[in-house]
Amino acid sequence: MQQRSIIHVDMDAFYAAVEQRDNPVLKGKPVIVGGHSERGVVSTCSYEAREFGVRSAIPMFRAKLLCPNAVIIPVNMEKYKAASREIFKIFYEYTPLVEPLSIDEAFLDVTGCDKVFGSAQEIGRQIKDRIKTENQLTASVGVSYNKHLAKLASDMEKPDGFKVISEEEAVQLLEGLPIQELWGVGKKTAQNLNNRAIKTIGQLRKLAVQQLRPYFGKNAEAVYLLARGIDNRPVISDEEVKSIGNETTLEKDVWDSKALKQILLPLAEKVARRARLKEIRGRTITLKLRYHDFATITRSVTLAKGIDSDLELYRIAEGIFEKEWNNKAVRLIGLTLSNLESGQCDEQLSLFSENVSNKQAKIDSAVDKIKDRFGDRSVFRGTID
Ligand code: TTP
Ligand code: MG
Repeated sequence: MQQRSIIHVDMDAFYAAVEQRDNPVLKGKPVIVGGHSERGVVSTCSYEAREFGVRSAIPMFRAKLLCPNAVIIPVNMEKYKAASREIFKIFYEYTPLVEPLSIDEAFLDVTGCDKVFGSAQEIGRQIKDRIKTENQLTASVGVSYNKHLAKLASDMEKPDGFKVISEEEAVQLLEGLPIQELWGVGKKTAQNLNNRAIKTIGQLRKLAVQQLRPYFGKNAEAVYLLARGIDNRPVISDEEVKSIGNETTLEKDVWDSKALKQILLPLAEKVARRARLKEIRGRTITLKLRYHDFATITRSVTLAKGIDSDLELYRIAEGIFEKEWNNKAVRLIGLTLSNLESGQCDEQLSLFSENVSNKQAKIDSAVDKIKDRFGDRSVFRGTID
């Protein structure tokens, strides 16, 4: 596979920087943006205010105690959204492969853009410079060969940072970093590992996947690879993220409920597998049925949390089917997962108990591995009772 070129851009003190730009009196001063009331919280603050210990998400009354001279400004979302749109416009001039992570942050995949715009490093520089000259705002930019390292890089020299991590230096650079710098290592897990004298990524690398399992469950492989500078997650553009679906027109009309469910199962497997490949989950499941007379219905269920497991998707689709099928012969069945969310290290599933979820995730992952090696048609589930 071609070496990828990934850029991560994260604006500095975003809301506060927009306020400072629009009111020059605020430049160089501690500025806090957030809820003014006694119960308000800090959204963000300028780097001048950070010197006093002010941070995002702390109560405003504490922020005022830490930095009594700060200028406090209420949140003006419309203004920040407008600034965000301008910045994203610049990204899209270089590539359509832009994955927004938040209002001020995105990944760009610029693999193969070098003939037109220059190397990834040059593109990163251009973007940073253009944000400054066209929007009078500073961004921190990280460039590397995968998402994890690009994000790490953009954070390393914040604010106004620019950092490239090459493949040669990645492993060495990771060695001494605290394990919290790895994607998916939360505070609690870090604490548990720290208690066992595993503090740096280098130390964590000494553990085999099986030893990581108790701490990371089904994400153990991902963490194992991240610690070695490997992260194959693709940059998923907004366009791609809208839905994942599959439909099949039956060779002849079918009106046996068991037979129809038997067709639904591989559909669910296909859709869920595609979601897992993209490392995203979907909250909305839509079943489409076209009857022999071409009358078509689409019915959806939206869950509180996204799913990506074969069986869970199948069960929900089956539930919709049982409720909505009108006992007529069917000529086409479609299944779509939408309302997608990035799912790599998120909390696990909703419908089943944790044990069942983990077991299903293991089966899915085993089946995925076989399909990766031998193709999609190499393994089938028989039936599901
Ligand atoms: P961040 O990128 O996390 O923070 P930042 O841009 O203010 O500062 P920096 O990246 O330089 O560390 O978040 C982007 C914006 O999202 C931030 O300006 C305000 C908003 N935000 C909140 O409203 N509440 C929060 O808890 C956080 C973390 C961010
Ligand atoms: Mg930011």
